[in-house]
Amino acid sequence: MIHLEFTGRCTAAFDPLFERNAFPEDIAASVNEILCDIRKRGDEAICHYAKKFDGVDLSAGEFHVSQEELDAADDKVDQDIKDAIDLAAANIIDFSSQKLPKAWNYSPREGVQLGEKYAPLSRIACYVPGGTAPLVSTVLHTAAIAKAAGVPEIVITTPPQKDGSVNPAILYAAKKAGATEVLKLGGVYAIGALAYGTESIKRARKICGPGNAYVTAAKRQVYGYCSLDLVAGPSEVMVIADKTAPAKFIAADLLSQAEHGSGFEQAVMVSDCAELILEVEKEVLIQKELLSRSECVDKVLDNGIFFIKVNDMQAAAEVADLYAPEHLEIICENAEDIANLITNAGAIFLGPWTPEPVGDFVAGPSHVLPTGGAGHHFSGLTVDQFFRRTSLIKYSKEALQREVGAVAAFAKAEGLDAHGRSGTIRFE
Ligand code: HSO
Ligand code: ZN
Repeated sequence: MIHLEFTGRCTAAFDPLFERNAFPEDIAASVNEILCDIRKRGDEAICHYAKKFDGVDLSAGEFHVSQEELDAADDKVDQDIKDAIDLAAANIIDFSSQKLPKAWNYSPREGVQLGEKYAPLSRIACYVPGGTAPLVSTVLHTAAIAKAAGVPEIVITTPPQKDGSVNPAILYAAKKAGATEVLKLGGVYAIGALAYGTESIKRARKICGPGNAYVTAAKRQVYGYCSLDLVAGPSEVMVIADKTAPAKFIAADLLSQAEHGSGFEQAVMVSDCAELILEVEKEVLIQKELLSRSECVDKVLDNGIFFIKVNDMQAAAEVADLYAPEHLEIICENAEDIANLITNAGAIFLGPWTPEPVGDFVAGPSHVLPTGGAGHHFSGLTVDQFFRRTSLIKYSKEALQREVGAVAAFAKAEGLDAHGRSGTIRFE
């Protein structure tokens, strides 16, 4: 675990904290090769990569999870897990429904009508990572939002397990989230299939959801064939806390993201209280031993868990805003006032009773959030991202007459005669 002190600026000692390289450039070439092959060979290439990367023999007719497998999922999932999925799906859909974009228009100048209208995307795909933890909640935090938007075709894609099946809780969640298809495809080849389309897979207009470095690299390369949400990397949590915060709570919350298992997670505590920092450090070591995934935490223990001592909570806010954490917990007196100082966090969790995992699972806003400092320029996934927006423009004859001179002048400046004539011809 790394201890740092912030005294108004981040020295070189802070480099390990800020160097979050979620997008290694050296894998771009191998990702490009796979994507090109998928464009060329379609289904045949998909079968090849499903075997190579996930060890499963799939024929083109087997990319989709069958209706029988979907139906059978219900009985294989414990009731408490089904209840949790139902609760989260309802909360996510409710949150998203609060901010559906609406058509609007206004008349800014006499005879001119301007506005915008929205329509849900026709078909979107949600990538649900495989790996050691089946991210059931990620199904909801992507697809259920698309459902709230009214997207008619919602595809879930997830790498198959060794035996070729998909985790039944993922299937149960897919149904709750309104998915219309579930594909057993993972990694770069799933992204390629959905961006370009193949003989048996229809292309999607947007691909969203988290993934490993390869999935992320693939998403960046297909950008333009489809739209994307954001490029989300390994999980991060920052907790800024004063002496009022319970050490046990903070340690548990740091560990919650450290256990994800990629080995690149970061968990950061920032505090003006040196004693609390030492207490939390001890607690992390105690609580870590109780976890079934303690070996995942071990991967980040030396280089991914940070304690930063600051002089006051304003300085803590400054550090948080520079770091732009995916998740920021604020556990201190007047937490709202401190939150007001911060603009770059993906999601902010206020007070001691809002542990970060409520955001991962049940609260309502999506857990697909910017990581790796991308919070400086990206926001988390929201319902408006599942809409197409079209602007609407209407001029009366008088309004056109008033502005036609400016149209002609632009046409002249750009050397585009026909542009100018399309305005002036109407008054000849
Ligand atoms: N913390 C992850 C989301 C997640 N956690 C899913 C558990 N399951 C990225 O925000
Ligand atoms: Zn998590």
